Amino acid sequence: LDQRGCVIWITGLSGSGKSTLACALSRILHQRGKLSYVLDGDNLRHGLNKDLSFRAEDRAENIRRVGEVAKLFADAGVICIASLISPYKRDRDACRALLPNGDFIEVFVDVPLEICEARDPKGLYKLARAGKIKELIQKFSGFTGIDDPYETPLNSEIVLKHGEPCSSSPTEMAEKVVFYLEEKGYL
Ligand code: GGZ
Repeated sequence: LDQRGCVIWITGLSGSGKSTLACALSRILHQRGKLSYVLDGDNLRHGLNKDLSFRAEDRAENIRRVGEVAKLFADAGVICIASLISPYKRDRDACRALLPNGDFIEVFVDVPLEICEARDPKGLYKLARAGKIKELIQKFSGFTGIDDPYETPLNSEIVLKHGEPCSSSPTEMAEKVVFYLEEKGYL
């Protein structure tokens, strides 16, 4: 495999489009003959991380595990695309520290809460606003953006801002990442 691995760490609110971006990016990389693998927070919570809740310490452990797995993929030469809310700066930075040499590329999907909440694809924001998540499903955890913080990334390699021309569709967003990868010599 003639390929330099790296980790593309996609962070953002629930409903910001992380998974869609990850999928679009993976498809483009495949078309270009590059091996990539998507680690999606929501999916991994059904398997590897099914023992973890949404309390701060469990989110930290969730992100730590995915960061370690992502590093293994990158070591194997794969372009690993991790998409998790990863709301706390400390946890994101710990993952970054696992990959020196610039092989950790943080992508902030900067979509305002109002927009994510209006999309509400799974109805989770509605439940969170009604206090139902804390009450019925997750006793000791809040919902990110509503009653649990999202610490805005300040030093992301790539920021994909909502509503900016040329970054509206998932494919256009993915192309921005592809351009960065080309520039840095991964493609
Ligand atoms: C945030 C939650 C919560 C709470 C369930 N807070 O947009 P989704 O629905 O499909 O994906 C989200 C997913 C978040 O998992 P992560 O592993 O990415 O989170 S973290 O990085 O914070 O560990 C969301 C859903 O799970 N979800 N409860 N309380 N998102």
